[in-house]
Amino acid sequence: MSYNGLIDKYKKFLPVTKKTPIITLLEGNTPLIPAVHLPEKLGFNGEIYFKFEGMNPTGSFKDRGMTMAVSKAVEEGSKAVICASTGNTSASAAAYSARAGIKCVVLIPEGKIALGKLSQALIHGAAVLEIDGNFDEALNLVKELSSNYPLSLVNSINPFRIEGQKTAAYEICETLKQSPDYQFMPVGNAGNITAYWKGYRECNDNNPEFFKLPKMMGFQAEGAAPIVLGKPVENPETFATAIRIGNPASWKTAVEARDESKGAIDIVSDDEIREAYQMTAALEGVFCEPASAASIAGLIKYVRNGYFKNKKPIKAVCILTGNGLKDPDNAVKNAAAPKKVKANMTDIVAAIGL
Ligand code: AN7
Repeated sequence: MSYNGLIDKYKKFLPVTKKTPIITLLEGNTPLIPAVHLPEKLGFNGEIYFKFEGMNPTGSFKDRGMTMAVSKAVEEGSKAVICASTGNTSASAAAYSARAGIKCVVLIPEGKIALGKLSQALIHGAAVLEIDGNFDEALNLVKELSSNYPLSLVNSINPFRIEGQKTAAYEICETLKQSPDYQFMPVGNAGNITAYWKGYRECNDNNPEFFKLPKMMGFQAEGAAPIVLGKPVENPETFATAIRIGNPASWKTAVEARDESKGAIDIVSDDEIREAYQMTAALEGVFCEPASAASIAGLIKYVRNGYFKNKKPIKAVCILTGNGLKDPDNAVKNAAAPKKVKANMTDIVAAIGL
């Protein structure tokens, strides 16, 4: 049977009816790629999988939530949506709004979103407003705007976003034919950890024998780690701009996911994120954006600090939330520069080192 997008596939588990107009770009159904070199390289006693959400139509996991949020907005008669974004939400909202034939307004922090994401919001025809403030300020503004004007808010405080995003947990359970033991993921505004935990709990409710509850391991960047510090960060900073967030909207439900699963929410430094970003691309051939690499950086940190010592062989899934091509500037900055070579055989052979 052909794949018609995640609302069609999971409609039984989603708040849709026959009357819901389905706005889809065939999101979801992303690959769960086994790591082949990383376990040995790290001395990890088990299997590592990458849930490569960069394979979604706009290149990030946001599409899972956006197909739901925009479909429900259209069902409710909305003619325009609005969001604040560190980049990926704006790209996804712009694409799904274009598809639906409605207006899209996005507020982004000036100079702090990756080039690929900005190019997407622009080319899909969204009204792109760069504010001289950060994501947290933008989110406060769009909350106020959407309560006073006819604009549907499509940030992850919109419960339909969480519903759509929970389907990634269903897919992982289906592919592995069991739950993973551990899930490692980045945490920014904390909608995604909330959504995965909801998804895993539902899989567990529906089929407790097969689908146990994994431990949720969330990672924030050192300069943007409000949940770990226990208080908002006024001026969050990290090169992983997607998670440059100081006051997450889904803070409370992220802490619940951590505590109910007996997992952890912890810090990784920009250097640790950078190492994981480069290692995954060079060693596994999988290119994710910097924020996504926080999941692998977290796994590496926990292998190195002995967390898995004396544990039975386990399955760990790292959520690679966005495609590496979103952020070409960081890729170029964090890899060796191309060699300049004269256009003749002798110089080229010498440069290759043959
Ligand atoms: C690649 O686009 O918040 O913890 O405005 O783009 O659910 O916020 C993006 C977040 C992880 C964090 N990885 O997810 C936005 C935005 C990538 C992201 C996160 C984001 P949440």
